Amino acid sequence: GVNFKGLLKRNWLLIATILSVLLGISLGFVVREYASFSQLDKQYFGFPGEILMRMLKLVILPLIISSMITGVAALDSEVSGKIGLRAVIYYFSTTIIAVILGIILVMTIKPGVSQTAEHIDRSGTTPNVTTVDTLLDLLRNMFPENLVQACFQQYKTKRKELEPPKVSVNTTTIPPLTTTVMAVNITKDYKIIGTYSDGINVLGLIVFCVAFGLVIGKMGEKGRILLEFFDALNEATMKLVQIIMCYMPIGILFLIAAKIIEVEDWEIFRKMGLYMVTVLSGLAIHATICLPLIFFVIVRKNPYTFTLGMAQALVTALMISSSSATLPVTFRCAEENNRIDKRITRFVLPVGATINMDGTALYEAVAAIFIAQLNDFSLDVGQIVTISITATVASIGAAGVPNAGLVTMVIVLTAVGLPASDVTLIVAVDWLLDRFRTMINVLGDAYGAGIVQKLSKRELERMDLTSDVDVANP
Ligand code: DAS
Repeated sequence: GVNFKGLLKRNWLLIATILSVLLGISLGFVVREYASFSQLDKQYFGFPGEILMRMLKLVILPLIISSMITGVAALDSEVSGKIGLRAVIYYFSTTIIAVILGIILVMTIKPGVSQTAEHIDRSGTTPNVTTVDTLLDLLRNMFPENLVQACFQQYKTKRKELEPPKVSVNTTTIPPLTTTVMAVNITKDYKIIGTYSDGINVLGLIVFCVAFGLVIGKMGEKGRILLEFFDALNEATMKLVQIIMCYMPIGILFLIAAKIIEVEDWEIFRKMGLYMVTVLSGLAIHATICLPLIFFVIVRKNPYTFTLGMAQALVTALMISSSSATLPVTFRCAEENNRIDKRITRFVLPVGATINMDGTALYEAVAAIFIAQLNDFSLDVGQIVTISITATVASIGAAGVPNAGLVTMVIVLTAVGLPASDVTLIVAVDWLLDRFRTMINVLGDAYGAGIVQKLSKRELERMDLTSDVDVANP
């Protein structure tokens, strides 16, 4: 009956999405080959994709607010504290595993040693971002001074430059980096660092919603109205997401086609071959071995069925390289296909999309050591430990937006004394690697939800029991 129809529809969408990816890639190459485009025409070509991105971003705000508040208010503070702690332990340990995996691979494959990237243009600028700045920014973002502003404005670090800044990376030098641009652009008095998310201070909103949810949960009868309001808001937003997802195949087709048309330098892939192989194989191992193994040990279910359930979200992440913008789809896959409890997803997924980035952490470690190898810079054990720690911080500090990891990369490089300007070496291939690491970031969040659900089974069951009693005897 209804369930089967729903299942068919979901699969239809997934199939349509994957077909549109393939079609978009072919279309891109065909158009590239046979049509001559000016810069302006290229923009028109990607327009349907731009609309998809706008729609996905549009629902992030109501989705995060409604899911976090209801997620926290539905649990009592003791239970939400426990679930939060488990989530944080999961985020942290998987990120560290990803970093170690990346380091092992890059030290074995040595992509930078064989002079593969010899002819890469090394002229660059030096963005100036330090570990302390990133950590402070992370904390600052957690406490937005204005709630409305947190919904649409990025945060600027209020630190005056002692010396006039040497640099400014801008749109003219690096065309693909429109999002990150603001992040490295250094103005006269302020620095803007990459902890914002496309105009939404997600972290700040999360902190506020957790506090607000806790308070509502404790208010009893009076808080009920608010709880019901946000619950209804959440349901309505998810309905909207469902409609947006029907448009997804069309949007994605033009998004990827436009990207293929736009890429100017394919040759760079050959030059950077071994480096890309290192990053991609690291991501693949993390996604197919590390995460599934942890999942299996704890949850005792087939991890690959779980991954398959997330397919739509993974393809979306691959296409739009943003964990935040993929969030609506991640929610749907986790709840509908993998049947994860809403009380868990509402809590674990939004936080995960912002701070849990296994793919980014792995990438940062590989990239830093790759740059060290290119520079004939031998790293001692202490420096490798420093890279592991800063790569972890950098991945937490990176917002879930395209190319964010590239900006926070600078803190890893400066921490071990590598030239930060060498970030420009890896910029040219970042549009591709970013997609894959975002996919692994999203997968890590989803596995996190599955694992935290399993670990919190007892609390959830006990809550079901008490709420049933409440409903039965009001
Ligand atoms: N693309 C980012 C994400 O959304 C992070 C990154 O740039 O590494 O997950």
